[in-house]
Parts: sequence; C-alpha cells; structure tokens
Amino acid sequence: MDILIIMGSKSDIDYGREVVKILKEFGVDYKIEVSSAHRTPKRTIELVRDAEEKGCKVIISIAGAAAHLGGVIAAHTLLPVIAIPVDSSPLNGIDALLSSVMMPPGVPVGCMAIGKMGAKNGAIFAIEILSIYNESLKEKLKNYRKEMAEGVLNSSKVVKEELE
Ligand code: RP5
Repeated sequence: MDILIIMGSKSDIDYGREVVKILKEFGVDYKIEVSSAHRTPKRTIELVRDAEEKGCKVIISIAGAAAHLGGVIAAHTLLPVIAIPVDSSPLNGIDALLSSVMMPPGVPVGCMAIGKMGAKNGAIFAIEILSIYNESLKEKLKNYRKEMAEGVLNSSKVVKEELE
C-alpha cells in the first residue's frame, strides 16, 4: 500500500470518493479506513503503525469540525500527512481548516483547501510525493497537467465563439 486514507466518519465519504477517484486514475495502490481521532483513538494509531509496517508512504486524513485527525496521525508517524478539512459543521469547514493548518511547530500537517477542491488536491499532492521516486507516475502527472492546459484552451475557443 502506498497511501493510507483515514476518514473521521462515514459522513466524510463524498470527500473520500474524490480522493479515490484520482488515485484510481493514476493507478496508485491505496487503502481507505474510517477511524476517528476521538471516538476510536487507539484504532487510529494502530492503523497508522500498521500502514508504516506495510510500506505506506503518505497518509491522507479527511475530517471535519475540530479536525484533529491529521495532527493525531502526524504525532504517531514520520510519514507525510495530508489533511483535507471537511465542511461538515455549522462553521462550514473553517473550524476543520484552522485546526488542521495551525499545527504547533514540530509536527507538521500538509493542509489542503476545504472540501472537494482540497480532496482533489490532496490526492494529487500525495501522487506528487510518490512521483519523486517513480518516473511512471511523474509522466502521468505531466500528462494530467497537459490535459488540463488543453481544457483551458478549448474553453477559450468556446467562449470566443460565443462572445466575440
Ligand atoms: C468529524 O466530525 C468527522 O470527520 C466528520 O466530518 C464530523 C461529523 O462526524 P459524524 O458525527 O457525522 O460522524 O469527526
């Protein structure tokens, strides 16, 4: 397994889907689990330790509200941890963003944007980390960016046709 994804709750599943969709596109080997930093703290730590033993290289945490999941995971591993703050509380994800991004110095968490944008970027960022030692993934990332750029050029054509 190259990537372990831990979601704080089943209610975070839509964001898990976004992450997994991209990892599948790139053919990355991952495992996904629901485990909470406060409801199942011991299990969360066991999952992290087990992932390390199985050669996992990056951990993605997906959590909302006072999202301490990323920080708790990071406290138990030297692997890079990417947090995706979820807008699952009345504060619309600002709480999750701040509690993930404002880690005290020494135990960093790489925090993405709130919600689905962050979920997509979290997956891509994890793939970028893996691609440091994986040429084939690097090529796939190059193609991904090329296709994105082509998409922008096509949009420009469509807009010009309609508005010029
Ligand atoms: C967090 O609290 C979870 O990550 C979820 O985003 C939020 C609400 O969880 P549930 O009450 O829906 O299980 O721990």
